Amino acid sequence: MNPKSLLPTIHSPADVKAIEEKDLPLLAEEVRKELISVLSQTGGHLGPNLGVVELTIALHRVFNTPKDKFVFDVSHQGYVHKLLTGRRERFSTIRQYEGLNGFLLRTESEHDCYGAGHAGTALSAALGMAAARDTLGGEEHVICVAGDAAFTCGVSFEALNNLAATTRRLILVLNDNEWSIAKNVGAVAEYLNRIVANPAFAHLHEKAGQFVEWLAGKQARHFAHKVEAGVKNLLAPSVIFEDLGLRYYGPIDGHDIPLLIRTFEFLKTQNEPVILHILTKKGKGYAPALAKPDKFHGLGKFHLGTGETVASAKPTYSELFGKKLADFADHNNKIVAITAAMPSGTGLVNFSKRHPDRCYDVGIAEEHAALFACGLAVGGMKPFLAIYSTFLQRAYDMIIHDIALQNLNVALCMDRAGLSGDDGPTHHGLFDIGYLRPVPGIVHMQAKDEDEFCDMLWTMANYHSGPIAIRYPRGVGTGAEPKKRPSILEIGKAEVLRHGSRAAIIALGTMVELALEAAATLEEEGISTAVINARWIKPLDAATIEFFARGCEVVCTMEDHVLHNGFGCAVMEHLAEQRITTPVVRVGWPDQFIEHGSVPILRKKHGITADAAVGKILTRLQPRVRKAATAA
Ligand SMILES: Cc1ncc(C[n+]2csc(CCOP(=O)(O)OP(=O)(O)O)c2C)c(N)n1
Repeated sequence: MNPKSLLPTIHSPADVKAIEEKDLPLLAEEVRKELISVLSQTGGHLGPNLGVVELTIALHRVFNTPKDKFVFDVSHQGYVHKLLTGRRERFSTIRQYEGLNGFLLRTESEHDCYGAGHAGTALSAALGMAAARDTLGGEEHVICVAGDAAFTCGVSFEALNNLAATTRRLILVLNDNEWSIAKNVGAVAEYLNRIVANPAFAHLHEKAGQFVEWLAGKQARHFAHKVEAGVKNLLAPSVIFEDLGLRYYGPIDGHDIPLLIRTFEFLKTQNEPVILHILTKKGKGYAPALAKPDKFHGLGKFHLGTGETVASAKPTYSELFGKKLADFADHNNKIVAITAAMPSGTGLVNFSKRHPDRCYDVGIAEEHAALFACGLAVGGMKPFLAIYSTFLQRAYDMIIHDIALQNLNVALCMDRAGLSGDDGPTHHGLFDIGYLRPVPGIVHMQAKDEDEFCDMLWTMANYHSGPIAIRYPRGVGTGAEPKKRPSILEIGKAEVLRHGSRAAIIALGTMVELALEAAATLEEEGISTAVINARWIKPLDAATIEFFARGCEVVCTMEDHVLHNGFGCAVMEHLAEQRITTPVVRVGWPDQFIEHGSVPILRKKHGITADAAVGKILTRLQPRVRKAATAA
């Protein structure tokens, strides 16, 4: 071990406190090197973590987890916290099956008091912890770390609305790097920029330096009343947070460890809720990440030297979505696209370049996005709302109460539907069939490949009878080349891919490929098997399903979704209502939160494979096979 290496000596936050303060910048440098080197192999949220290295070191220097509570919004920036809380030796396993999760998890460490993956949850949860502490008479500190984009979430403001009335002691760190995944948008971003651009701020760094010098060596706790005057010199005028009852401090340099330490020492003595506005650089310390903050927000493996990633040869579903929608919009001026802070993730960058006046990035505001789409639809537009399946969960009430109840022409485009893989349970899109199935009147579909996906998008563009939804997976599918001219599909009509007389596999979306594989295996065993590409989750193709169920000995459904209230349930319900008693076996995700890991590993583990379908079908066929053999 290099005698100067500090990071290998860190096994818990106590070790961070044992390092001489002058050496902490060295520790920060080592943390950065570790992040860059490991993530070049595993992928992950590099930029956000490079931006919070000094902040996290300072927090662990001043506070004591697990007693004190750190609540990180989204928690994608929690890697540094992991490195400092006893997880360094396992850090190279991050985002891999059975390795560390890419977000904070209560089950992973006692230092993770709150798990997350979705944005905007931290402040409310932190406030709850502060309220519990106040009620139970605890002494711990609660510190919430939230990025500037977290303040584009309505729920963050709901928490702010309650904060001052609920507790006298909570520290909110606003980590302002001006970026969401893309550049942060809207009035909040502009407001924060105005604070930073205030001329008073120009002198802040100088003042901050003097203040830290003055404070050096003193115990902030004992000098609180004097210190307050000192810290107040660090204030730039800000109205909104003060008006909401939080004492505002900042903005200060979020990469200045001594300044952060002194400021936290002071803030923890305060008997009022406070917000500390820090300025950081997303991607600090790695030139490719500084150059492309959006790309390095979260990415797969990359080349350490150049930051280059390997692009897939075929366009992803998201890219096709953006491209095709832009093509359709060329000839239809009613089409508009909405993203909730995910222009690149949803493929809408292409659309926004071609139709800048018809593309809206509303920030991390899925509820607003859904309602905004309603208004656009009322106004005669055809809004395409592109939101990941997992994030659309947040707008569920809007789907029922606003979009569906009023039968508005809103197209819901659910990207990352199905298992999302290495991001883990916060990001798997495994619930959208379940949450959309009970919604009256909605049309819901999934394509077997990219060509059919484009037909479905075209069908959506030409559908004017109310809400219509599509789910599609992350990345590339079979790679089927889309036709030059897409076709309009008949709603509620499945596609029979092969006929068969003993087993019928009714598969949805990406599962069709596996169904064909399973059927080929069964045919080899002499079992005639039909494969139906379901296409429609709602309405089901009742006639086709009934026909095959009546004609076969077993029906097998396959879906990249939880079994509970999934596509297979819809088929079973329908058959039961028709009193068709053919046994149904189902392939889909079990009734549990699925861990993180690669899609092939997790599919194998949980039985979302062609082999699993074959096995399930055989268990239902064997008794009859045996009977037939005995008769002969
Ligand atoms: C509800 C929800 N919508 C979208 C996302 C996707 N997402 C993850 S991080 C992020 C941006 C976060 O920006 P900020 O809070 O400023 O933190 P930074 O990454 O800049 O540190 C977004 C949009 C999410 N996690 N949750």
